[in-house]
Amino acid sequence: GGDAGAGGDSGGGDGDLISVGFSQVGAESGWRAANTKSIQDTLTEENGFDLSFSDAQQKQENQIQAIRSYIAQGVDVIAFSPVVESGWDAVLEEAKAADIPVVLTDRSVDSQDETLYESFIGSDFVLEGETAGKWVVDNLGSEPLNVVELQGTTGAAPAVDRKAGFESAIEGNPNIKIIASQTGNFTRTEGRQVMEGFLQANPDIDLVYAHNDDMGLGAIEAIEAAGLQPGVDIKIVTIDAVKDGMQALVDGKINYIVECNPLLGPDLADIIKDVVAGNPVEKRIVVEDKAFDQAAAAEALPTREY
Ligand code: GZL
Repeated sequence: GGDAGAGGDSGGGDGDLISVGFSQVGAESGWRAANTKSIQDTLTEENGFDLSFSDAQQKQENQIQAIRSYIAQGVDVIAFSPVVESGWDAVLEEAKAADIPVVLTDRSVDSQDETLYESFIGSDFVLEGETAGKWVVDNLGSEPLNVVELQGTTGAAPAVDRKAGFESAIEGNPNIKIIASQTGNFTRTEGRQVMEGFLQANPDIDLVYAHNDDMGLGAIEAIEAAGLQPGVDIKIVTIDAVKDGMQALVDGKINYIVECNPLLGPDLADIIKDVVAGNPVEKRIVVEDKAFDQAAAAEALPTREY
């Protein structure tokens, strides 16, 4: 008969599947749905994974609870997208003490101790904000422009960085002024509600800068309800480039979209296999993003994956 099986256990029990505990932010946006699909479609049994997946409804305490349960379960690897940047050191120390490697996807943490995670796979959100701001300067900066900003979730890396990037891109142009800025928590509903408030308080809004398509789509509803034409009376620039946003861009209701690629499943799978095999991994993997005006969106939409 066969021997007891030489060599180390690659984790995940005798089926030599790699057990992964993934804590997802929530299901707040079209981007998140595409990101979840990419992870669940890639970390499958036939690809060598036993995936445990949890949705935190955008609450940090739910993510910390999920990570603690994965530690108790003794998974081989923990991966998550931190809903906000801060407040992770304690639970990441617990994972480290349990000798369970952690991989960050999409959003990062502001922990000073970089040994708390193996790698961070995600877009450059500052660059996304700069790209959006540069388009505004290049296309609308020649005359006074009142901007209202729909921020993402307070304290989330994409919200912090997209705000900083946009501000740095417009700071040299005295015509462009951010006259109001508030969080819409990356959701369509809250984006609409905040935009309704902006419209009541500010009679002369020229442009909406929304940190994601979903809040931009909510702003469109509020602008139309106010009898104004989105994309014409009030211009709109957003980030993500998910299908619904790209359709609004083709329809002329949004003027420019900076992409944020949600298809992180394949990179995550590769990193996890390298970590489990003990191979060196890049600390930071930057996902490339494109940007779309109306013509580019019309071209890309038919074959868009998300
Ligand atoms: C960005 C991601 C953001 C998206 C939003 O990587 O964290 O969260 O831009 C999503 O649509 O809610």
